[in-house]
Amino acid sequence: MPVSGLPPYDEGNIFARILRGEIPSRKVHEDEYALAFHDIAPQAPVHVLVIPKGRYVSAADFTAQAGPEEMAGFWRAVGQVARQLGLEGQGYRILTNMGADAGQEVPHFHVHIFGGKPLGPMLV
Ligand code: IU
Repeated sequence: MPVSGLPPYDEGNIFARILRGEIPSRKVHEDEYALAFHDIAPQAPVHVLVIPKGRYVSAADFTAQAGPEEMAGFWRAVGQVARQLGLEGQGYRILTNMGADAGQEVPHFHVHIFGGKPLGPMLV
């Protein structure tokens, strides 16, 4: 059961379908723990999503339920993707939306990586 107040994991969500290879994505990285691909509606010159391979609805769900190896593997992948995209020198932003008030659209935990220009202050 997810702990974020969101409904239980939906196997038909779009990221689950991407993970199963039913829908194509512009993949930038894949390993045992994570898949990273370009967002279809980029909001920065670089806008990539990193998702865990496990079935987690949100950040709260992931941090409560994932094992330490899985958690470490996921965050390591986030860093690796940023390095691979050449963002480390200039910096970048990572963000995750959780639940209705944050406007989470896809109920499979994901981290946005934004970069490629000065991003300015956070708006909220
Ligand atoms: P959010 O944090 O759940 O609001 O972000 C969902 C993101 O997934 C959003 O930036 C969409 O543009 C992106 N996305 C995608 O990359 N591919 C898709 O098929 C769909 C959404 I639907």
